[in-house]
Amino acid sequence: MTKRLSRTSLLGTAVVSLMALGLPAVATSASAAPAAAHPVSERTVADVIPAPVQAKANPKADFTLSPLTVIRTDFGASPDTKQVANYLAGLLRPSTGYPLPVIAAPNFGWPAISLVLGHADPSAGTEGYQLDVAKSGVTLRANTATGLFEGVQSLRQLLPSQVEAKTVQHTKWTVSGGAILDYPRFGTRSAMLDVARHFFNPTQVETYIDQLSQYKINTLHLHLADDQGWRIEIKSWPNLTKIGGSTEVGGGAGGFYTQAQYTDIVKYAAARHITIVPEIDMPGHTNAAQASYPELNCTGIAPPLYTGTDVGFSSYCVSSPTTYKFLDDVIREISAITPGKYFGVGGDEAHSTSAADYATFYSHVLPIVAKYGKAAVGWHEIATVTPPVSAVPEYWDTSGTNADVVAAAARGNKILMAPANKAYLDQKYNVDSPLGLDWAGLVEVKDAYDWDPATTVKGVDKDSEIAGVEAALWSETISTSDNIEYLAFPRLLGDAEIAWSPKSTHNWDNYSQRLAKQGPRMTAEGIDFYRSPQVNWQ
Ligand code: IFG
Repeated sequence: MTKRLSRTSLLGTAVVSLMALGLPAVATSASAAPAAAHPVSERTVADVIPAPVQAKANPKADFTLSPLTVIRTDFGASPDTKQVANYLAGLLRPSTGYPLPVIAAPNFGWPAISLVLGHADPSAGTEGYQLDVAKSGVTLRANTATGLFEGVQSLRQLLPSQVEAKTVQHTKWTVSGGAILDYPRFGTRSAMLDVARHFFNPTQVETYIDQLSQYKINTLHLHLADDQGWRIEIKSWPNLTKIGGSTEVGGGAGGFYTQAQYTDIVKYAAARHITIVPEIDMPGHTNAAQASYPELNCTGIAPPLYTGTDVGFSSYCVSSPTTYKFLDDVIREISAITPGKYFGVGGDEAHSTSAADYATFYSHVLPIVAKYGKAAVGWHEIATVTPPVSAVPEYWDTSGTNADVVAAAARGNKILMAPANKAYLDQKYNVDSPLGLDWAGLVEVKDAYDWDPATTVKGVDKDSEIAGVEAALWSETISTSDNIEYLAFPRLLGDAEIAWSPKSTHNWDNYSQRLAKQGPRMTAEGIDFYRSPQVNWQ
């Protein structure tokens, strides 16, 4: 029987814990008024990207953080809830310089940002939230810790852009007043990073994960193997990384993730409510593996490592049982360290595999994926082999027509939309872009915003047939975090909005004004974004 603690003693407990943190137990006036800040009207709940379902500004309800503010969860809050509270504290402490203690206590009227699990409107579902900013404090409610995390991303945007700095900034830390009720349109809001053409080390991947999570992306698809590189340790086939991981496009040193490093990336992503989807491209895009093991080649001869950027010249040996023993080991080892539901089976540009062999190949491989408890996601060409309805074909073409994809959707496969002429972040912005490719056309910021998943493929026009959106960043022409930021930002924000926000909010004029306000935020965070002339940056 739990002893009911009186309100007074609870308050006493809270006061003691605040004093223990070296905070005055009695509210004193906040420190000297800081330098004038940007007027709060410059950022309201209606400016958030992705656009919320409902956002009602109330300028009379601004809440200003002070050295006394606490971050509060309920007594006995779940570890996941506390983790979000600590994550929020970690975001706010460096730039405000405030203690912002995280405490688990009833709401005793102390100025607080409260994170409350449960009691959110049922429409918030499993990833949505309710955010209420009042003069007395901020209350964030959600039905899951993920919802609280997504709500924190919106809360961040209600504070001055200086909040994204890593060092103490002197400004008035006012949270713009109002109320938000929000939840996503699509379940899969994905970014793909090609770590095969050029290798990106764990720190670079984790930096990208931080940036993605700010805009409510919840999936990171890692393209771990291609012609130019094999990037994940497979203990039963060590030459895949020893040889296949030893180079990259242009002949650089390449690299790879040990299984321990991959596990750390998975954990880092999970703490930001992002699920990792590992992809081993096949039956084409396989030169790195085949250069590592002669027995993976029908000729029994290993080709040389490849550091160019051609595609379509390689194929696993479909007729050889060794190929499927190999892929069983690969899929088993990676699935064992991948908590997420999906395994990427590639399937694109298999120009050196006949259609019959392609079907034979997947008749062996898809059951292996299922055996290890995963569902398959693959480039849309896998729709030609009639995969299980749990498989997700990812549409990446630019034509907008594909009978196999329409047939798959009719059978119940959900389609992941990544049209290259809209959602490929590796395409140049314009003819002068120093990085990127242009085979799918030039994709300026407005082009990257002007599309909708339900009108991308003729005949796939119901949200229920669509898994979501993926913004794909291929790395033939990039190798640093700055390069990633130049190509991904700001176009990724448009994809995040297309994936999260109601179709009814989709409007370039409104979005471009909200995007302009993200400029100072990205700058404060050190994101080296492309200042498109199409946006009236602040
Ligand atoms: N197509 C290839 C990628 C990459 C890309 C660059 C897919 C599914 C062109 N396959 O996109 O490997 O080379 O834009």
